[in-house]
Amino acid sequence: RCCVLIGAPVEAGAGRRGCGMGPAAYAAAGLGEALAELGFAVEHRGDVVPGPLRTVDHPNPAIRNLAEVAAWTAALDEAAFAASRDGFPIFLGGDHSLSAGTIAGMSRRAAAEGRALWVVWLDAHPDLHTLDSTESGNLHGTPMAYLTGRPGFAGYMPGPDVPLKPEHVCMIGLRSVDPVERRALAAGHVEVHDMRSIDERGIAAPLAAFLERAAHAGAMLHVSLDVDFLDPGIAPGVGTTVPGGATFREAHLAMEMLRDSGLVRSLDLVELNPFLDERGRTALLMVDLAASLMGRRILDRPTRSS
Ligand code: DIR
Ligand code: MN
Ligand code: MN
Ligand code: MN
Repeated sequence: RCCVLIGAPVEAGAGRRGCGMGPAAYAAAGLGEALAELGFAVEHRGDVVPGPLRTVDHPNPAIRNLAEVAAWTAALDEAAFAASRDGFPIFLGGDHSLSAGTIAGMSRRAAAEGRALWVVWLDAHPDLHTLDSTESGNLHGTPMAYLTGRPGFAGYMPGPDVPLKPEHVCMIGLRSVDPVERRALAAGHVEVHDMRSIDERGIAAPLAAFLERAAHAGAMLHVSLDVDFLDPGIAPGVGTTVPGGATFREAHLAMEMLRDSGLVRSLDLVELNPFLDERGRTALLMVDLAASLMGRRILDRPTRSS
């Protein structure tokens, strides 16, 4: 039982600076200690280093930092593929563009084991923009389009070698969806549980149904947790707060159910911006959620007041 901690201090994909401080904030918030308490051997692999930049010009003038994001994507794809051979990788972001690399690498790992990678995407946003459709130009809005093989990435980005099947992706918590993304979701086969659906049905029933489908298919599962999945009232340390997010209990329940499924092999912690956080409370909450995913039960949780 080895956990491999991999720093991915990417902020080239975000609209504001600060996500690069994420890995240090997770260390300060005690992620390594929490995992050790759960009985894991913890390997600190340090920060991934992106390769040299290949300057690429794209006809969409809004795009920012494409060469940087492409370099990070290639390096993280390799890092994920390698680390997943040695243990359970936890990728410490960094903005959400990093998932283009980590999930592509995990998808290659799944294929190498004769399986398919399924993904639970916990986010206020679907991040389904293509390079052509993004208007903000912030590439953290694009990884899910890249990973599911939507057109227009070839020649600009390194992969993905093994695209995800949209029906293997479950998005939970959506509440900020651009028109182009809405059309892509309507036309595609991604499973979507937006906040309206969580309000009406709760988080347990839809997640349980997805996990049952994944278990039946013999899936390998990856969890991508964007800070803005959570309500800004409990998680202010993120550049893109959207009101009406998941509660503390909903988030922990999701993590505990994911753990109980026994299917999860890797985790992204993304979009934490320590520069915007309040005395580390968002970093601490993300560490608590990661601990729930890795097996901490309610009755084991250390008492802490905020
Ligand atoms: C918006 C916001 N859809 C954009 N996206 C994200 O800029 O494309 N915010 N991912 O976190
Ligand atoms: Mn996101
Ligand atoms: Mn988001
Ligand atoms: Mn490749």
